[in-house]
Amino acid sequence: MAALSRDTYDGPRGPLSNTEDSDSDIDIGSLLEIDSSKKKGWDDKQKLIKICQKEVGTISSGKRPLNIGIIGLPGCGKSSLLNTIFASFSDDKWKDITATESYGGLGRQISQHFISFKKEKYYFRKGANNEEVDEVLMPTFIRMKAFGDLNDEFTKELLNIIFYGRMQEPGNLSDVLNHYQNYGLNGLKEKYGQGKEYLVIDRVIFVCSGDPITTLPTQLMACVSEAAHGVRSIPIFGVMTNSDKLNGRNNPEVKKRETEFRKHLGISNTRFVRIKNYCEDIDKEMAYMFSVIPQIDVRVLKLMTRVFSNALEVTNPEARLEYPSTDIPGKSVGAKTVPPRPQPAPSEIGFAILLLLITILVLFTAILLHFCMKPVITE
Ligand SMILES: Nc1nc2c(ncn2[C@@H]2O[C@H](COP(=O)(O)OP(=O)(O)OP(=O)(O)O)[C@@H](O)[C@H]2O)c(=O)[nH]1
Ligand SMILES: [Mg+2]
Repeated sequence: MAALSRDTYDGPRGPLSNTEDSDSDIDIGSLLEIDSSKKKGWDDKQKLIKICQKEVGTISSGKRPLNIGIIGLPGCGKSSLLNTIFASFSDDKWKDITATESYGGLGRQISQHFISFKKEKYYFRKGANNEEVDEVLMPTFIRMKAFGDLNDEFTKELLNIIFYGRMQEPGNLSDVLNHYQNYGLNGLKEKYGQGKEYLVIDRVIFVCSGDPITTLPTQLMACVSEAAHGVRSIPIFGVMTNSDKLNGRNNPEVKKRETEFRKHLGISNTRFVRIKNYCEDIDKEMAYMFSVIPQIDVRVLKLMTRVFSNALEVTNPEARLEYPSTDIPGKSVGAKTVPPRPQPAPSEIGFAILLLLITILVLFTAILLHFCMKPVITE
């Protein structure tokens, strides 16, 4: 087991000893009897859930649910964070809700790089004032996978496409890349600038491992920050995972990394949290498959009260990117909806060709007459 920090959860029966064989000793009976409500942090969890419910409100407000984008490098803990968030709204148990990869023929895995998790998938309780579950405006979370540490033209446009609701589901980012490689930036804008809006992003959570041995994705952070501060200004939050492996409070390396992380995202301490996710490292027995761990939930819920806050506004919520149809020298691209290129109507094309043919025929006849007919001179 990895070196554990002081606030590491010890499992339902206390810390595992070195000699304990965790695989063969699992006692399902005792795991099923675990009462999560007796665990430390339970009351705080309930209070924080109430705050979250009040922040999001109900459908009677006339608002739509928030759309929260989750982004970060591969393996940083995005799916684990989502499962942790979903467990934090459950009194029952952790579930692997994000394991949604679908499979094509011959067992080929189809990557869904852009996938949403709506309330129906994770929220099963009444509202703050006992409203029915379907009344509560719990947010939709959107996981964005397969981003590298890049701040290039393509990544910027891809983020614009997603943040401004131009990506349909299930979204495969390699399709977007192929289109970019074949038709360039304007081709991309033209294709994704049209169609109905879907899941316009209201908040972004940037996820990063807290482990100082991994590189901080400063390029992607800059790119996300720039895209989020476009014509709409979308609030950004930062989450550092793996806190169970690191002694974050006392480790200067970890503290330095956290400061850098916040600086690159341009966020204050109130928009940042260091967490440990529900994962095998925190409990080899995975007792959380039968219960929840309020101490983990509380850290995540504290952040959620801020993410869901109705005091937070997207600046210019109705503003949208427009795309230019052609590049105007000296003017930056990326700001107007691409109007479909004007195409002549089929009847207009036919008429133009006919006119051209008649002109050629007349010219040809004139030349023929000129050379073939000898002038008749009469004296
Ligand atoms: N110890 C520890 N491990 C974690 C934590 N969060 C995630 N992990 C582990 O890190 C690995 C990657 O986590 P994922 O949640 O799959 O990462 P991801 O960002 O969704 O990865 P992709 O889907 O490939 O982009 C898994 O083995 C997790 O169990 C954490 O807080 N602590
Ligand atoms: Mg994942």
